[in-house]
Amino acid sequence: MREIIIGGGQLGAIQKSESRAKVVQRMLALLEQAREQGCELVVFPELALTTFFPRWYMEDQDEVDTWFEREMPSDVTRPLFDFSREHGIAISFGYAELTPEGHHYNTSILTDRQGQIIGKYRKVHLPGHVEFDTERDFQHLEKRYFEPGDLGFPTWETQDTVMGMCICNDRRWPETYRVMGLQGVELVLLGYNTPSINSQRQSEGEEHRLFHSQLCMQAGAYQNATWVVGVAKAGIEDGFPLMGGSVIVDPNGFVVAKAEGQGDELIVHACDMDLCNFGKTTIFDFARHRRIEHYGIITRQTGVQRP
Ligand code: ING
Repeated sequence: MREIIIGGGQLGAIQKSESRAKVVQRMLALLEQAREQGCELVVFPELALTTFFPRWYMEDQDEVDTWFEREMPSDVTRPLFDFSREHGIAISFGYAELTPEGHHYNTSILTDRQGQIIGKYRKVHLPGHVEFDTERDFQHLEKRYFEPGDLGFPTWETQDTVMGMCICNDRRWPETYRVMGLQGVELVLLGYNTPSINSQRQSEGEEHRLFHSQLCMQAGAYQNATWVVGVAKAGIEDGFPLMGGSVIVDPNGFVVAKAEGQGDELIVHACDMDLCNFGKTTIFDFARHRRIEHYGIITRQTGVQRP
């Protein structure tokens, strides 16, 4: 049995004024809880170090860049990597990446149990818009501040399993899971920052959004016979509510752990990676069942063309 005890480190609200150092202390507190429960891997949310800054319209690039990390680890985040090495707990978390070449990505990293970064992913599916949208109750400017990821959906062999990452809106697109599924992924790690209400449709509230969020992760897990760990940044940030609902989903699509609250909260489950084997060798044995001669439109065509 290839078991990994996995923790989901849900974070509550991070106010615009809150320092990275304070957030790191909150993450270390969750890591200590994870250590006490024997976790070997802990997953944190998207953009885990700061408030969800894409809700703020900014024109000054120097101000925008204050939300980005130029190096990882950095002095302020190094305690996370030190904890990982000292206690043998791999970590994954999201942050805004500013590369030496000047590129801006919504990024997540994965370490081994010695605190060494072994994987990086840059968010492919960027929701939202570029210009200030007067029609919205609040802004969602990810297309303004980030470039689409340039790394694809890679996977890594680590802790005797195949792990992959995606970020937030990626979880809503079946292509995300299938590209990793075709690499044999057995554990998909993702963080999200999802507003509790739809800025364009007030009637779409938190219950509706929690349903869609969990639906996507359960479907992705089941259809690719993989574990999915989805971890929220939740709570009310400067008056703007983000939903919780962090979950661990097994390879049959069942939720085996779920956060109850909107604050800092650790969910834990002992995940047997061998639970992926049955699905991958029967109903979702891709080599036996897929008919790629009929799928070409998926990569040839971006938008809808009616018959
Ligand atoms: N947030 C949201 C998400 O995909 C969103 C944006 C919410 C898009 C609901 C569509 C519907 O969960 C991020 N950061 O992608």
